[in-house]
Amino acid sequence: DTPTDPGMVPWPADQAARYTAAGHWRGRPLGHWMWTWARRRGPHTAVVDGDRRISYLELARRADALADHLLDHGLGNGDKIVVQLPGGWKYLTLFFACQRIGVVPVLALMAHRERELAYFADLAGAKALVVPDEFNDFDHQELAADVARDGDRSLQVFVTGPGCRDGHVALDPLMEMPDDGEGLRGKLNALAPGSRQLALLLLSGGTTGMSKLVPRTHDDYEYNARRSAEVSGFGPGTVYLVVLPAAHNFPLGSPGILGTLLSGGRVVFAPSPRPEVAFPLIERERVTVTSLVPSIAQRWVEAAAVESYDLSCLHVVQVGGSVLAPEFAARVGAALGCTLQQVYGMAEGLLNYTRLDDPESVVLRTQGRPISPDDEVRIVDEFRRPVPPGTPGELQARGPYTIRGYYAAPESNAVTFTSDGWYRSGDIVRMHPTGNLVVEGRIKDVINRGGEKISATEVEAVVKALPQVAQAAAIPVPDPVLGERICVCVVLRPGGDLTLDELRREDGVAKYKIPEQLEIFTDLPLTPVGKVDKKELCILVERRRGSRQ
Ligand code: J2J
Repeated sequence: DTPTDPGMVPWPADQAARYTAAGHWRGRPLGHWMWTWARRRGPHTAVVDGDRRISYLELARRADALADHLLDHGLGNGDKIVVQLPGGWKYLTLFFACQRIGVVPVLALMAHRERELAYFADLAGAKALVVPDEFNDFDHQELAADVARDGDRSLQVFVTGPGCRDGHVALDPLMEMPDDGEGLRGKLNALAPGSRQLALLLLSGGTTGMSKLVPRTHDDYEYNARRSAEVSGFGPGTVYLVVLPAAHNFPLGSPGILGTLLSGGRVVFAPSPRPEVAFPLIERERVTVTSLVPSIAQRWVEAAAVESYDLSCLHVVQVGGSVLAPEFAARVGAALGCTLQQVYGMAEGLLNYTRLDDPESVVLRTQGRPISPDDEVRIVDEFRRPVPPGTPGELQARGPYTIRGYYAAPESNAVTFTSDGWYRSGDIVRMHPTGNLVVEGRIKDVINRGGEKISATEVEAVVKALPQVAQAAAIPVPDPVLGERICVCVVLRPGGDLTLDELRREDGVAKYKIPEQLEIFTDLPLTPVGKVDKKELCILVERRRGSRQ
């Protein structure tokens, strides 16, 4: 049962044996766990999506039905599909259908457009795209059709919703309950993937260059969700509200959706993070826990002061994804009447949580500590030497659910992972005397816009393609709501001209990646080795802002 996908970097055999012996890796694929939960919690509600309530048994049976149809459409063990679906019962049905037969979903965001979907499809070698017919007034089916037929790609297109067009495969009918569930179950059990195989590909802004695909295995992802659920106090009484996009690691597996299902609880999908939508849902469904990024937590805290919904059922609010200021952290629990849990995680693996019984000083001022006794964490200086305790440095991690390499990215892996398998997070952290981590900054070339990680290289590539642009560098600038937003610093070609409006006209990329500020320079500051000095650039842009005020 060793991974055979050439795009993956496996854990060394001795580590894998250790993780198995310790009981972290349980040797079963996620599709097996789905049926284990269905046997235990069969008639109980697993998913609430609008008016629709789906039991554990129904979810498992529908997933089996869909898995069988996917096989009929030529998809099977090791095949990749790019999935762009809104969170909901169909999303989960597809997710588990894939897990049953070893099809690997690449979890894209609804915001992604041609460029991103094509990039993911090519990088993963995908055989199909899955989209809704439309969503938020946007025609995703057309988007998928464009991506599917562009270049020398030949991708099948699966479509949810009533608007499926000729040449595409309607997905909804494939999710109907099967007639012979038992027979099907036996058939699919025989086709189950190995637990050390690739289960899903998550997206990451990466640390350098273009965004990356994060290969997660069945064993490591199940452990990730299980340990997260334990430290977050999840159980059969848990009602988890999905507020963030379900494609993200935080709501999907930390502990999120999978942590809730393996605990026997109930997953409730919020169609929008807005308090007007989420608060009534919390009241109606008696939601006990949710996870938010700081910018959404801020909106909720402000709304809680004026709205009169009963949020007393909400016990825990997890906040992570970007920096939560200690002053503001203190307001979250008070305003929402719940326990705050800080989460510092990454799609690449390592997860840190403050514990529910931690003293306030830890909960408000730190981003928590790792979940596994076998998580290895070290903090190093620029020469890769361990720093003295309490000194900031780069966090590096290794462990039973931290990847050893990005998918199909040997060149970047040589930079982002050490030869002995440590992931260089690009985060600057400091060890708190209590053994918890405090996130202090970042040395990786990404912009963290309200928790959404954006590769600077990707933004720059779009801007550099403009004929009037000679050089471009994307940097984060402070934003009162999002924490950071994208500023592009540009050197124009002689006689060239560029406005922010022109820059923003670009379609074909996700909106959240479109620059929000433009600064024109005659030249860009360089480091001694001749690269753009982004640290200096941030200072220059901040100075300009100061002098404009
Ligand atoms: C500061 N920066 C943070 C925090 C992540 C749980 C929670 C978050 C993510 C996530 C996740 C931070 N304070 N509390 O996957 O399962 C920044 C760091 C980190 C990067 C990872 C999960 N929590 N960050 O945010 O893959 O820079 O995962 O390296 O999207 O977000 O981003 P991502």
